[in-house]
Amino acid sequence: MMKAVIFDLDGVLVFTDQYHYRAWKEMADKLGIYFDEEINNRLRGVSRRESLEIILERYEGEPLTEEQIQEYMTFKNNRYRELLTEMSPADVEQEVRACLVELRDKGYKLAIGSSSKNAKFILEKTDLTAAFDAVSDGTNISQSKPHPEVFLKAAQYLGVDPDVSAAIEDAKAGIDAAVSGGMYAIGIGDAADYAACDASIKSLVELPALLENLV
Ligand code: B16
Ligand code: MG
Repeated sequence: MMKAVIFDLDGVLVFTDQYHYRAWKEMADKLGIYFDEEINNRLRGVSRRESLEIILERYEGEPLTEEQIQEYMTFKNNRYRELLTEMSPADVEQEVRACLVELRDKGYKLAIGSSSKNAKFILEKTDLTAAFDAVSDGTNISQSKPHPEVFLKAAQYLGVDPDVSAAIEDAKAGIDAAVSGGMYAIGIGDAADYAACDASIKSLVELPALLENLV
């Protein structure tokens, strides 16, 4: 019987991919690096620093100094934050809110387990903060997905053991993190057909029934 449900944020509850894409694309253009949506897909669930390293795989200029790396990450994040200000509660589908209310009513503890350092800002902009009992995000971890730290911290904040926690993820790195943390890993979106998932769903509408059947 599951006691807690830990949600990844980007790609599960809200869809910030396009904002990440536009901000990284502007940064890549400044450096003359080829960047497209397929490369952007590799950045799902991956930290900002590791995302930059993936983009730099195609960089052919002089190696960047640490100072330049920090400058480019700041440029990207500032642009991303500007784009995030466009978000509002309307960016959360009604079925997502309904799922969160139903799970709470059924007694599950709910947490966010996101690699993003902007998670709390996104939760505020979309009016999702109060739907969760705890938030574990990029600001409280030293190792990002596929390391399980972000999910283990979420379970710890909820006071629930990992083996009675389910994690919902759209990224393969996130599914690997949930599995290695000893949680029940549920794939959605891009991660739905990943073999390491314990279960997959097409939409969060299916989630309450799936959890109920895990007794
Ligand atoms: P930030 P998630 C992840 O969020 C995104 O999927 C990933 O693309 C991004 O690089 C990462 O957060 C870090 O985000 O630059 O805002 O700290 O999917 O784990 O909720
Ligand atoms: Mg995600």
